Amino acid sequence: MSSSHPPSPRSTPNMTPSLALIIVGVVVMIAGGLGFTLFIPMILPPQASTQAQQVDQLFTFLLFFGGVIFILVEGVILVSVIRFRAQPGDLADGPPVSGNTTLELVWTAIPAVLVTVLAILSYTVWINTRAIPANEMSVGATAARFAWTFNYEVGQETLPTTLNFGDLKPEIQADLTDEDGVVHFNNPKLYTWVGQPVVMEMQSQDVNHAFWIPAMRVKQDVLPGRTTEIRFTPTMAGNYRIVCAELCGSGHGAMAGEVGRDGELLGAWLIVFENEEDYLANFFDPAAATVLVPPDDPALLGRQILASGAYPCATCHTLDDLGWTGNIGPNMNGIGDRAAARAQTTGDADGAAYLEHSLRHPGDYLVPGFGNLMPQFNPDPGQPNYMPQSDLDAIVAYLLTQTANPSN
Ligand code: HEC
Ligand SMILES: [Cu+2]
Repeated sequence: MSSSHPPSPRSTPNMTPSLALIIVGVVVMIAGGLGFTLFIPMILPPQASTQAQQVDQLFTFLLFFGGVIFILVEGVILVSVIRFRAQPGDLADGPPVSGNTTLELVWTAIPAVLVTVLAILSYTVWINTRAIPANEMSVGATAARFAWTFNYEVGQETLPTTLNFGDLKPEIQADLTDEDGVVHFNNPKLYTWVGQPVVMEMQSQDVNHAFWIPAMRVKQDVLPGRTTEIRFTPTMAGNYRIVCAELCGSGHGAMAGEVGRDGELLGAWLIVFENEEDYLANFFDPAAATVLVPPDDPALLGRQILASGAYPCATCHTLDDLGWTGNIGPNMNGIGDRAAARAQTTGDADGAAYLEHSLRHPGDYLVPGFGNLMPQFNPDPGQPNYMPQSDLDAIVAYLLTQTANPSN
């Protein structure tokens, strides 16, 4: 305070609160803190993994202290505004207040202790939720604008019980016995069962995405050019939304699992079965059998490849036969009829050549009314969006069978 100011004419009000006020204040602070920990977690998604339990415990702890401090700060503001407000007509300065060493020590020491405790607790949770458990199951995830694809493998030890190794085609047998020893297959959904630790090995085909399962309380960036990991162990059977948590372009919202009009699960979901038997019977064995015993008919094979979600066509195209509902690209119903007609305007030899051209070089000519938004599916494994020629042939054969036009 500068000495040029005249001494304040206003008398110093009694600033020491009564014991009763302090007791009421402390009770309100603690009750408020507990109230926050009671009600705020109600808006969280289900707590369905061991990681979720630890993260929520830490969050509840933070809520309690955050709540107590919030009520203290707001309470002091409220009391000051009411108790120490100026009387009508009183234009004088308030009383001068100089330092208070005790107060300063207290308000430095309490936060210092709190922050240290919180840092230790947070670090413990960080370490525990990322610990590598025994028997974990590894699932690949590929993020591409605008869909998630989950990558599984089946090896000789994990063959479905309905299949004999000796009955498989020679080329499949060779895949199962070479140095890698597995056959890969994809699915647009992520499957596991209660109590099974999962590690996600994640890659992006284009831009930054982020893999988030709110009910598991895990979130991890997925970055082009490198593999990132995240671990969780589900504790409750159920279906849980998977979300992309990094704005990745115009179809970013389509990378989140949604419930369709008839209650069907659209897009990316985590399906947690009760136990391993249910997982094998309802997902793994049938899915593995379809890749280990592919149909001979190329159109059936093409349908199987597309239905598996190996390629993200469903995000952008509608096709009733496969339950696709995307609308970024043209409707695929009746594409078998249209492909031959389009071939005449684009100079392709026939419908099959037109479809192949549409997949290998989608930018060469655009279907009127649509933008150049379709990814190019490349023949070389080193390129992004790799689509082997055998897959492409099967997909083209299947699309040519889509001649009936049920939707218009
Ligand atoms: C990111 C969105 C997107 C994805 C994913 C996508 N497409 Fe497309 N597709 C489009 C758009 C937009 C067009 C129209 C522009 C053009 O002709 O390139 C199109 C056009 C096509 C055409 C030509 C259609 C016609 O009516 O003549 C075919 C065939 C096609 N897509 C098949 C596929 C298949 C099969 C897949 C999956 C392997 C796929 N698309 C994946 C957006 C997409
Ligand atoms: Cu994304």
